[in-house]
Amino acid sequence: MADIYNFSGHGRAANAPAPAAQHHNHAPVQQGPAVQLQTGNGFALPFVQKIVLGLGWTSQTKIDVDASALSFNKYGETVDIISPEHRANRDKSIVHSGDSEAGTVKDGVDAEKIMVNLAALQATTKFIIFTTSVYTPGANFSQLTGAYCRILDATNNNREICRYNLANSGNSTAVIFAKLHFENNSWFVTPLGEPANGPTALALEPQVRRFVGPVEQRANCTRVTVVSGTNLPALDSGKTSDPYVTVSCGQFKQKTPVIKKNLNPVWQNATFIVPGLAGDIINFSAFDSDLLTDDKMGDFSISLSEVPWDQEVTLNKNLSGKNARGSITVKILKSTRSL
Ligand SMILES: [Ca+2]
Ligand SMILES: [Ca+2]
Repeated sequence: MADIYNFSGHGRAANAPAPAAQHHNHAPVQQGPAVQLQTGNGFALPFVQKIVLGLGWTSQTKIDVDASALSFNKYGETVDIISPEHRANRDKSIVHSGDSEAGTVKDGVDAEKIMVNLAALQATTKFIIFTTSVYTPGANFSQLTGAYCRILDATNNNREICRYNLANSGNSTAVIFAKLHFENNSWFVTPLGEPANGPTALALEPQVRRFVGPVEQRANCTRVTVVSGTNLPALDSGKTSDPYVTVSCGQFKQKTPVIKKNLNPVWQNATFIVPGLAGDIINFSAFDSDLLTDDKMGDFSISLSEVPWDQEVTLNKNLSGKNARGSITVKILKSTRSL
């Protein structure tokens, strides 16, 4: 059930090169009267550096409507959510004009705006999705008059790139309006016009996520190297220990070789590939090897969510637990590629 978008016949400068050939679904882009486009078509914005999302509406009783922008990286992970509650991202490349509770007060002037400086966005941002939601409890788009969302080219006299009539959205309380995505050194805009439900951008985030893509998959492979131990406890009667370390994560469990009679062991052959996920925790335990029952020296754990991607880090962790002392040094590489 494709809603019809009203594209005001402008997507690129008259002398702009044709969009990259890899994109087959370009809408006809031309100067002149409005062009009717089906949703699902996208077109390039090759010379557009700044755009503005505009939202306007009127209603008989006061109904608060909000415009929001959600940005995502190439893995589909949320970067920023810009809304009346959170009005700018850190580098101010996406800025909300501020909350309007009453809607349009002057014809042709948007009640809420979100400015996006495409040229200044962090390189990690690959997708931006614009949403509109009715914040007032119990209200929906059917109670609004003349409600619209539009995208303007702020580098070209605020020319209207596309517009969506929110009356099409009936009894829903939110609309996922349009998607911007970056590909082959250009930004593209794709109209969506998908009805959704939720009073805030945060509430809409799970519904928005299915329009983010195509995304790349992280390989989620982690290489763990147990390097050395320092000042480990002496648990054998000869005032020394025979240490080794176990590494476990979910079903994965491995251990280092035992180093005999050494409280400051250095392992040469203790590298493991853990098929870990980004949020996983890797647990380590150090033991003194004995003939009968090994004695535990202590434990520590590392949360992979605190480790950067694709950059090996060296961590020195104190052992904790009953009678624990000393520390273990490990290296961790959380990789987006197979190792
Ligand atoms: Ca508002
Ligand atoms: Ca021992």
